[in-house]
Amino acid sequence: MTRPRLCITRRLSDATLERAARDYDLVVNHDDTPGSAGDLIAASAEFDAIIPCHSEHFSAEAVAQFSDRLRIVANHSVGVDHCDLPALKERGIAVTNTPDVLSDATAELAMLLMLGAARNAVAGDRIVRTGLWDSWSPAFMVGKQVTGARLGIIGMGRVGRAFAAKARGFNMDIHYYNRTELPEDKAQGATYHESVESLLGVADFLSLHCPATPDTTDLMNRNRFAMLPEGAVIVNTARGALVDEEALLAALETGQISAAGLDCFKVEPGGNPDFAKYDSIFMLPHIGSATRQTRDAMGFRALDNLDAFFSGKTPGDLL
Ligand code: 8YV
Repeated sequence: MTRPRLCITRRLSDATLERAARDYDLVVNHDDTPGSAGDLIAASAEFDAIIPCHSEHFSAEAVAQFSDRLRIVANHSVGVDHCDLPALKERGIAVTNTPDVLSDATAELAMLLMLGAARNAVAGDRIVRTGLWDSWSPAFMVGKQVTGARLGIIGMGRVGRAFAAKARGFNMDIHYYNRTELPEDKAQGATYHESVESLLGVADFLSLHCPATPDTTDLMNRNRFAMLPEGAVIVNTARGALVDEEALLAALETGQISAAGLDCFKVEPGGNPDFAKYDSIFMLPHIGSATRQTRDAMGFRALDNLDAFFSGKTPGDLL
């Protein structure tokens, strides 16, 4: 039997590429540049399957021009906001993602961002690194204590719950907003809020863990920043689309928030150049799931989905 032709759009982990080459007629974009709409349209005529990253955009316009050959898009990501799911469904193309396996890595990064933002990591690192550290005072770089503080989580899915588990190690008082209240074995004592607005009122620290959808675009806007306790810290490891970046800067200027830890931006790659002026914004370049172990697990999960699909089974992560 001829092996399915598979296109991998980015440089996935070595273990993933080895396994993919063993089982599929594989072509990898070793340039590791994001695939354009034109690249995806061309690939749809040559391949039975594509493993893309969130950097490839399956817009309705592109998908409408796909050839009938492509049968499955097995994403190497949990987020699928880069895929127009109705358009892919209409073309009969299966779509999968990679949940679970990146929850701990992403939650770890959220913790790093929360701690770094709260405790002046940007300015502190810089003055030591550049030799500008020439004095010390008890009034120097006084931050906001995480231990015991109230934490608000928007989106108590797998990553939100993994973050809550880590925050319990800091004795945080955990509150959450989710579309539905969780059963106690998942909530683990966290307090449910029926509205985002109610949650914001208690969120001395706020961490975003919900998907980017039309409903969550600019979820954190001017009105909602104003509902946070004064001096709150916001963390975003989910998607840049969730935060109105002008509103975030305005909230920093007034002191409504004291700091932000951001792994996601409206424009990626690149980020927001206006943020660079603020030491109170601790930034990383969308590396939430970037650990060796997690990259292997994501690649393997995408391949598990493909293997199931091509052996006539329903992939575990079919959307
Ligand atoms: C990934 C992510 O690095 O999985 C996601 O949704 O945002 C990231 O953690 C990226 O999407 C890989 O394609």
